[in-house]
Amino acid sequence: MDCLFCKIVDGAIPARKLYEDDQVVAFHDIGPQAPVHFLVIPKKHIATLHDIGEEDKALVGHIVHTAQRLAREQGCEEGFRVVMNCNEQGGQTVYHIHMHVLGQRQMHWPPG
Ligand code: D5M
Repeated sequence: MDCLFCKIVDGAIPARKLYEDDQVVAFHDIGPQAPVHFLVIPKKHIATLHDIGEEDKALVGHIVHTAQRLAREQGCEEGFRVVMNCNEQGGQTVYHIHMHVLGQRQMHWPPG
């Protein structure tokens, strides 16, 4: 399958990994939008948020918990933002679900 993030999971494409276990990988975003900006992805290929099934609920919970734990480790005790973009109108560019974690700067609302 021609998926960029599956290639990162497989090690075919290098990434600056923060964490890895049997279910997820976390790595620094290649184009950081904040002093802390990393992605948490499932090892399982799921193209978009629309494709999450009943069987993926625990996996999605693990992604959120991993994001929270790593955000704290990266010094984001004051706060941080998570973003998951879905499909073209949602601003998704890589079709393998990923949770952005951004921190160490003041966030604003509404987002662009
Ligand atoms: O976000 C996709 C994100 O993926 C975007 O912030 C850049 C990041 N990206 C793309 N390629 C790489 C590699 N090779 N390493 C690390 N980060 C990467 P989206 O929500 O789909 O717009």
